[in-house]
Amino acid sequence: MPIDWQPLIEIVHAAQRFVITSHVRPDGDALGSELGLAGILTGLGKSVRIINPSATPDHLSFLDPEGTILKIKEDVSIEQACETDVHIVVDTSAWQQINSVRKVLEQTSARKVVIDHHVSSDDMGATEFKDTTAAATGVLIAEFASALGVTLTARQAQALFCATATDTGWFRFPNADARTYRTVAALIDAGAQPSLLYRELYERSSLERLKLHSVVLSRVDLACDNRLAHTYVERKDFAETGAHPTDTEDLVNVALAINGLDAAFILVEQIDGRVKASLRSRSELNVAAIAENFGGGGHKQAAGAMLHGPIPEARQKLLSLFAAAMNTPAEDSSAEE
Ligand SMILES: [Mn+2]
Repeated sequence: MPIDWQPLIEIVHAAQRFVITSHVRPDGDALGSELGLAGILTGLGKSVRIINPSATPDHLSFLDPEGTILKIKEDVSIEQACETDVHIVVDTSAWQQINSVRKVLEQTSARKVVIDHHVSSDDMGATEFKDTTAAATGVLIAEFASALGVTLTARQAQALFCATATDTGWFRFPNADARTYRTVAALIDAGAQPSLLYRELYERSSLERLKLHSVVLSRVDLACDNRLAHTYVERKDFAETGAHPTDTEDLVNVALAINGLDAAFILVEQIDGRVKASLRSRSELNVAAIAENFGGGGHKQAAGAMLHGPIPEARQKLLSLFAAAMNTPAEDSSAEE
């Protein structure tokens, strides 16, 4: 069912001040959707602030060269963030994904709106514009813009192209459907420049990042009748290679490229000792359901969760769940139990 945007069009026309928020550790879809939407609203003469629970990661800061995106409690207080007519949450509808911005949403008297494409969902007391069949929130924002009847600027189009391209792994995941391609074709017509964006996103690797990848890929192991690949990153790997924590992005997809796999996961040890798991599927296997065992979530084919450490224990828990879901023995589980 396509979204009926009419209620949001009315909300937008009736209000003057807007706050836009997205999830912790914002990705290309979160930031691209926020910046695209902010540009559209600003173009309508609205006053707009983007207020996020996390800082913009370095590798995506090119999207916001003026540094307009604010971080809650650092650049703006909870009270200041509450002063708005409408508060729009994009690319998530889970409380645990917005950290301390939750306080704002609980205290503000503003109208609350969610624009999202995730399955996992909390009741935020918001008017929801949700379509879990959309490849990216960026697709939804582009469709909203066209329902509004606004013409996108090149810069807005570039932000929304980034949103859509990153959530589809540059159009190689199965969520990249005809609607996705129609959306980005229209964005190119509006001035988006994919080749420049690709270079900014994927061709700025450092030697340190390459060295981290080599370490992590050398550890890839198979389980579940060779249908599952898994690997891990320890805190010390960053010190030893000089790489940044964000340099682990997309590594799980490299592992998933092994022939014959149904799924892959990577475990990344955090500063506090917990272990962040990124799960990917390229079969019918629903990895969001596995992530939900640990309070995580996401999509059927791409999900994440935070587990207790250390890494071997987190791995064992995941291997058991994958083995059960895939109806296979979990290979290395017998040795350790
Ligand atoms: Mn998304």
